[in-house]
Amino acid sequence: MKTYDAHHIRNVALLGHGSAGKTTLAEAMLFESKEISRRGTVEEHTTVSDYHEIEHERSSSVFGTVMFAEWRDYKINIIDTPGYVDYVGEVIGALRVVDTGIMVLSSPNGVEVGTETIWKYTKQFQTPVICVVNKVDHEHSNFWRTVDQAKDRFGREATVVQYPLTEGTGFNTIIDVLKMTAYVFSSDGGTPTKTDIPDTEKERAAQLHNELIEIIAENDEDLMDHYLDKGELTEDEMRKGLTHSLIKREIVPVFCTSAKNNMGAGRLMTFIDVVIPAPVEMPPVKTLSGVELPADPHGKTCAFVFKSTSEPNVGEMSFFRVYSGTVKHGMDVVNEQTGVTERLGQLYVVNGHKRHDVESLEAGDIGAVVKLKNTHVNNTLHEKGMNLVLPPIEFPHPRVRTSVVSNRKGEEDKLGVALHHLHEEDPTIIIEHSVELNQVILHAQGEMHLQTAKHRLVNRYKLDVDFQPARVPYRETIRKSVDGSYRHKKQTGGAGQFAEVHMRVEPYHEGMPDPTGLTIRGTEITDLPWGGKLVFLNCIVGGVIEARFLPAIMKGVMEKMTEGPVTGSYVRDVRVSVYDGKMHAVDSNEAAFKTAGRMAFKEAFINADPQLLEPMYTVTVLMPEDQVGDVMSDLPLRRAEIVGVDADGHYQILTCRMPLVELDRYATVLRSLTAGRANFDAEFAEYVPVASQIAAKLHQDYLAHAKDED
Ligand SMILES: Nc1nc2c(ncn2[C@@H]2O[C@H](COP(=O)(O)OP(=O)(O)O)[C@@H](O)[C@H]2O)c(=O)[nH]1
Ligand SMILES: [Mg+2]
Repeated sequence: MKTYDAHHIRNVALLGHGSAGKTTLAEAMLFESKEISRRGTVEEHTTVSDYHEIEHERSSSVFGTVMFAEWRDYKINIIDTPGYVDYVGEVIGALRVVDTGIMVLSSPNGVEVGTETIWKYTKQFQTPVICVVNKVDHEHSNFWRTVDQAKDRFGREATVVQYPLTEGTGFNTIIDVLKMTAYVFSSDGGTPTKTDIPDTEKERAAQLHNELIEIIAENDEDLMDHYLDKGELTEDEMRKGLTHSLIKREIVPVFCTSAKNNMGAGRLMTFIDVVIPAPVEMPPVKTLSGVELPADPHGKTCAFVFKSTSEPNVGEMSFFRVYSGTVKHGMDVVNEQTGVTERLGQLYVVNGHKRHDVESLEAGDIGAVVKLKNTHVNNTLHEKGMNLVLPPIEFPHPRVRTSVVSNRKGEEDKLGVALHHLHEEDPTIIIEHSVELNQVILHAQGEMHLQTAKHRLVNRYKLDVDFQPARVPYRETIRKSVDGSYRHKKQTGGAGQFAEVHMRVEPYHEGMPDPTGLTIRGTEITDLPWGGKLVFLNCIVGGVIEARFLPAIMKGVMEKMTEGPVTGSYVRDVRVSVYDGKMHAVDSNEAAFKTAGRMAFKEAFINADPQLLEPMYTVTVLMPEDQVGDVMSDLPLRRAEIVGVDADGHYQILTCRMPLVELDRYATVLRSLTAGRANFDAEFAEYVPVASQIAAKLHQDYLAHAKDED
């Protein structure tokens, strides 16, 4: 295969809500460009893109898949992405490395919640977008309504380049108002016959043609002058204007296809070749230190790893985009983040699980290499003697949690390794070994994402695992000031143990006055690793406890604070003033004072009107207008409080606050409430008091399992 340069490479991602037809469209593109000789279908599990077992089971995409099509003199790198919101990490990874997004809409369904969510990401990345209205052959196809919705959503920049002459099952003709030509397909699609636009459509086509010219000219003074002079733009002027407008996101050209019947993919690829920006036409990528890297094959070699996979039949691969210079087989490159020099093995370009050897890849291109040992997603690789780091992909924070338990004894280590791999392949899966909760917690994007992770653990890593509810990281504090004391006395054989401690425990808050009636001799303020503070005051009078024992007392208090008396959770925001006690000349030692400190703290804490706190999250739900009622009326069941509702086009954004314990199930709840038409985001807000009945129940549960201590 020949090496393509940055003028002849196009990098696109197929984006959009699930089932819009992205994978089918990719298949049509590969077939039309003769990369494959038979066109597979999603139903028969024969597409190039959906090659994983789990994708076959679900008949839909789960992973981003890298492919390419050679069309005319160009190489189009295509990343097919999953539409379901749980897999948004794959979309973000793809957007990070492509130059243009192809937003696929389903003509019967129009703009859907996945479209909304992904559109927001393209805005964030400032990715040029073209829009493909697919399924115009569908009996419920409604091209013009979908275009209206696209205009509503993407702005009037959404401009028709093509429309179907007749939609529905009889669809076979595309009217192209850029070329001012009609493309007529035979029943099995493929290459169309070009004909004149039928007379009945001439007026509409001319009007759309002018709209297209106007939007192109509007953003370019020279073109506007030409247009005003001549009342027309040449094809070349239009092409250049389109490219510039695309780069600035001033136009979203709209195409139509029937991917299933292989109609429209070829013309779309020609547009990709000649109009969408080449890597050299895009603003050069900037390193974190502000160095610009133009897509120059003779520049300093620099590549960015955006994906890694580990498949039994495909092998472990790292996928990268070359941003500058030329990556060659056998080259030594430095991984700036891990500080390791790696030798690149065989280089590949891939079509799903099929790979083709290549000797080199030039700036602008996307390829793969057998997985580099010390290289991960988000790492920058560059030739020696430089110091370049490309900005990492920022993945969304997780939205659901589960605890992972191995059902087979002795496989904990194997599970640990597998979980690490899951995170390597999909950085939106986060693994936490929680000491606090005594659980291995897997954080993910949603219920489906969790199921995928489990499927991988069972089928790919041959583990027997259970997913169980993750415990909640509660916190404990107090509401009252209480004095407490404890005398620790033990006589076992020879030496005994003796320590007596009196302390006052109080709810701590910033700027509180000194404790009444006590004189402070020493203050120790600890910022607790789990949030909040411990303020520990030495208020001992007349040396009744020697100063050397105070650290031991504080240690005892801290010990109890890591396993609070109410539910065994971390304690926060207390002030402890040690003001009295007793020592014994022989039997007092640090261990005795530690125990006395711990027990005195426990006694006092229990009497100080303890308050259980739970993590509260700010949740924003994005949904179509007609779903707001259902979503709202469900919220009280989850102890959620509504903060506000804002309109965003046809969509509404509801903001509420929801306890973590409810949030863990919310992805599933919302999906069933709205038939998958809504999406949400959640972010930790603060710790808030738990209602007393719930707290009492949690306390009882804790006592039933807690062991006695002294
Ligand atoms: N009628 C019709 N069905 C299509 C078309 N493209 C895809 N489909 C079907 O829509 C479903 C989803 O397609 P798929 O390519 O998996 O969508 P994706 O989730 O966007 O990748 C499958 O059943 C396809 O056969 C099309 O152009 N017309
Ligand atoms: Mg798909």
